[in-house]
Amino acid sequence: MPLPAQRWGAPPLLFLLLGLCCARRDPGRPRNVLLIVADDGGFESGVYNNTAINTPNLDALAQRSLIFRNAFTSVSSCSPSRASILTGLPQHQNGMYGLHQDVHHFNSFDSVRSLPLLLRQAGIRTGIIGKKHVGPEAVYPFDFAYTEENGSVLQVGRNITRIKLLVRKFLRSQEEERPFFLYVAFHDPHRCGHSQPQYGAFCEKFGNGEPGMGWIPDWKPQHYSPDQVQVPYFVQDTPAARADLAAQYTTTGRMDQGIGLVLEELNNAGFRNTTLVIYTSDNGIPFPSGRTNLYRSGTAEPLLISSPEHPSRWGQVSSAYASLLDMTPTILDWFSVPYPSYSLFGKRIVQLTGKSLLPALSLEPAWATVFASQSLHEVTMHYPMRAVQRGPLRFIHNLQNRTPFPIDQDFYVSPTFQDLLNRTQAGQPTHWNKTLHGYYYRERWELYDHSLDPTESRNLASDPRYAQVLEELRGLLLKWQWETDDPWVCVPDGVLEDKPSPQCRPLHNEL
Ligand SMILES: *[C@@H]1O[C@H](CO)[C@@H](O)[C@H](O)[C@H]1NC(C)=O
Ligand SMILES: *[C@@H]1O[C@H](CO)[C@@H](O)[C@H](O)[C@H]1NC(C)=O
Ligand SMILES: *[C@@H]1O[C@H](CO)[C@@H](O)[C@H](O)[C@H]1NC(C)=O
Ligand SMILES: *[C@@H]1O[C@H](CO)[C@@H](O)[C@H](O)[C@H]1NC(C)=O
Ligand SMILES: *[C@@H]1O[C@H](CO)[C@@H](O)[C@H](O)[C@H]1NC(C)=O
Ligand SMILES: CC(=O)N[C@H]1CO[C@H](CO)[C@@H](O)[C@@H]1O
Repeated sequence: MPLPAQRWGAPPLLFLLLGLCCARRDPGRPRNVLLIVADDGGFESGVYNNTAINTPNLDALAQRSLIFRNAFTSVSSCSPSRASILTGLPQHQNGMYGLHQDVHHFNSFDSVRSLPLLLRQAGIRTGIIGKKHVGPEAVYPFDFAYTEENGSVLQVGRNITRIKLLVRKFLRSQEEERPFFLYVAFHDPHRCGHSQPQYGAFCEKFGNGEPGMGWIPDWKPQHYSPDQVQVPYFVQDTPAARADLAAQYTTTGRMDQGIGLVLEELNNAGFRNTTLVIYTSDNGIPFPSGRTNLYRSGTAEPLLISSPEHPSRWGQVSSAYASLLDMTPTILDWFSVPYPSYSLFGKRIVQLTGKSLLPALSLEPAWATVFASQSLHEVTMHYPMRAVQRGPLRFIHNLQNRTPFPIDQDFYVSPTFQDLLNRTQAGQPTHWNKTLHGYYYRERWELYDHSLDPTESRNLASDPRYAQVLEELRGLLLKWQWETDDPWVCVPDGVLEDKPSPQCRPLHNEL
């Protein structure tokens, strides 16, 4: 069902008549998108001012990108985040409430219109290489797919030689006139201590050429010593955590080299000048207050957007607030594909609450608000939270704060968390910014002012000076929950009744 090529590039004559407006656009060739997503990746890169790690390829991409310093995922969990990237809908609206694999078994609703579905319907070729981790298949179809569903995630997500060859295969089979959307989803730098401990805490030994580790021909492993790493403020500064971070750096370095290979393939195939390249990650790093948390440390993401048509802001840092819910509107905008009018469960018309980020590539915008919504990670980890960040203020509603904050299997066995458990049990200093008790038992409302408290150390929710701003943020958050049909909108003190019109009925449960 590809549409005529004409739709993708206006006839050259038209461009001549329009003069300089589109000089950078190669009118004979369609526009493409390459979306690169790291797995649990953070700010461990030169471009984000980490001077301890060596990431020449990300840094080079940043030289041709707008660099976002205030980009956030809407949910700090793998499948829910990937589903929100690929649908533009928060997890509570697209149905991917938690992880997709095995017993967790979460899926998006059958009638959700995802980005790959809409692009395919518009005649754009779609490809995925690496970690998919979303479903069902009918909602997330790709024309070309090498993922954990039909291969080893270590191969398609961490073996950068294999990834390079798959990208080459995709680009070689690309027709000239047809645009493409290629999604390269690295499995690096995810932990692997819970699944393949033989390769190290972060699979940092996989393919390094040592006995039993196999060999990844294109990878030159970088080694970091624990005293070299920069410990983020939310991680305890101890030998165990430092060693963990050093392993994470080595794995991040493999992904960085993989990104270099992928971009080289794009160049060699002649697509660099027609392709929008986006780099980001799905959720916070797998450390305390990182992944599965809606704190800044759990939701802030690297975001580089490299458009060959917008070189004027290349290498600049933007302070505008961006959300991963903006990915779908941005990519649809780039391809000039409209979002369709449809509803889920016969309710109101689905509206994207994100925005296209393309205007930021020309002029710094005033965007200041992003929303977040988390319900589960593993199926046992129901800990719903909703949050809004407006400028420096972050407001979090912990919907069920009377239960302890849950810990996932992968993070539980990590050296960093074991170190926190051991030290706390033994009554030793933890060198951590929090206590386990405080981490498990949270206030229902949390409000942080980053302009005074960038490490989110002081909860201002009960500070009378912030009472009015708290009410405003609460209202803003509730409005967004209603607009996005959040089933949790009445939790914890009410029940949502749909008839006669959706509203919260009081429970009188003392909350
Ligand atoms: C890195 O630090 C420099 C100097 O402080 C600053 O200008 C720049 O914006 C920072 N980059 C990012 C991505 O935050
Ligand atoms: C994975 O699926 C693709 C079709 O999308 C197919 O071409 C490829 O051979 C499959 N790979 C494996 C290892 O089965
Ligand atoms: C990585 O992929 C390449 C190419 O497919 C293969 O030759 C190599 O053995 C793989 N390395 C590992 C560690 O599996
Ligand atoms: C890409 O575009 C730039 C400027 O428009 C041009 O100088 C360069 O030769 C182009 N490169 C390729 C590979 O087409
Ligand atoms: C934690 O304590 C257990 C039991 O004593 C020990 O086996 C483990 O190595 C310790 N881990 C860390 C990171 O301290
Ligand atoms: C609660 C707490 O101890 N917060 C501290 C966390 O670390 C930063 C910087 O290391 C301090 O500024 C905070 O006060």
